[in-house]
Amino acid sequence: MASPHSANEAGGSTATAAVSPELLLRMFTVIARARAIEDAVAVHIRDHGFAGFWHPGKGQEGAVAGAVAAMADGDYLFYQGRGAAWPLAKGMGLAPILGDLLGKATGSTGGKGAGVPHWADPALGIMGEGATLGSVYPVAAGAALSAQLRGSGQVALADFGDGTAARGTFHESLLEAARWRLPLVYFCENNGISVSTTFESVSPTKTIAERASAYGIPGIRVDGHDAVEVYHAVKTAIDRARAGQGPSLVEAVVTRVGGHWEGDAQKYRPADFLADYTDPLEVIRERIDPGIARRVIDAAKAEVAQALQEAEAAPLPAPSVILEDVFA
Ligand SMILES: Cc1ncc(C[n+]2csc(CCOP(=O)(O)OP(=O)(O)O)c2C)c(N)n1
Repeated sequence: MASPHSANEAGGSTATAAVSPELLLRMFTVIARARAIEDAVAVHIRDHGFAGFWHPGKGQEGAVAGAVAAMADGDYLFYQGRGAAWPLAKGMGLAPILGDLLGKATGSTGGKGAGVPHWADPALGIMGEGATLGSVYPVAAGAALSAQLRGSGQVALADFGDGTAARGTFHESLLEAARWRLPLVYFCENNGISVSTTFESVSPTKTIAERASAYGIPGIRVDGHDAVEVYHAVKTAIDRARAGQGPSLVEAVVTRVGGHWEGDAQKYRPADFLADYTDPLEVIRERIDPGIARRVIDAAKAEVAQALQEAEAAPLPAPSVILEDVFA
C-alpha cells in the first residue's frame, strides 16, 4: 500500500482522532455485512453462475463505511464503487440489494438492476450508479446545485475510481463546482488499477488529491483501509460543503483484492500484489471488543445467507417492468 499523506494542507488534518463507540460499531457492521455479501456472492457465482458481472469490492469496504458515516441521511450519494458497501452503508436492506443482484422483483429497482447492480432508492439518498463511468460528476454536481438553489442544506457525494478520474467530466464539473461553491464532495477510491491498467502507468500526477489545487479546492489523501481516517477526512469535506465553502476532493487509497470482475484470472498482476495489504475489517476490528466483533461478524454471515436464500426464491419481474419508471 502506498503511504497516504495529505496532498494539500488546506484539506486539514486527518490525524486519526477517536470516534464514539456507536460510530465505530456502525462502520464495523457495514464492513462486516459488505464482506459477508462478498463471500456469499462469490460462492453463489461459483455454484450457480451469474447473469452479468459482479465487481468485487473486497478491500474497499472500509473507505465506503467511513465516507457514508460522515454523511447525513438526507445527503445525496452517487456511487461508482465495487461490491455492495455503498447502498448498505446508506441504509438499504439486504433484500433489495440481493434481489437486484439476482434480477428479482424484490430488488430496489424491481429487478431492472439484474446482474450488474444499479441499486437506487432516492428516499435513502441513494441516487444510483452511472455505468457510463464519469457520468457521476455532472449529475452529482446538478444535485448539489439543486440543494444550493433550494437552500436545503444537503450535500452530494460523487464516488469514482482512479481510472475514472481521467474523464473530461471530472475536470469540467470540478471547475464549475469550485467556482459556484457547490455543496459537493468528490470521493475517489484509488485502488491503483483500472481493469488491468495501473494508475502510475497512466497518471501524470502521483496522487489524485493533488489535482484539486488546479481548482483551488482542498485535496486530501488518506488511508482508505482505515474507516476512521476516511470518516474524519470526509466529515471535514462535508462540513465545509454544508457551510457554503464549496467542494473538496478526498482520495482514499484502497486495495482491489479481487479481480476486476468475479472470475477474472488477473494474469496481469504480480503474484505478490497483496504483500503490503491491510484488511479494512481487521483495521477497525482492533478498536472493538473482541466478543462484540465476533457477534457482529457471525450475525452478518447469518443474515446474508438467509437474505440470499430468499433472493434466490424470489420471483422474477414481469417483462412489463422495463416500461415502468421511464419518462417518455
Ligand atoms: C465511459 C466508460 N468507459 C469504459 C467503461 C468500462 N469499464 C467498466 S469498469 C472500468 C474500470 C474503471 O476503473 P476505475 O475508475 O479505476 O474503477 P475500479 O474498477 O478500479 O473500481 C472500465 C474501463 C465504462 N463502464 N464506461
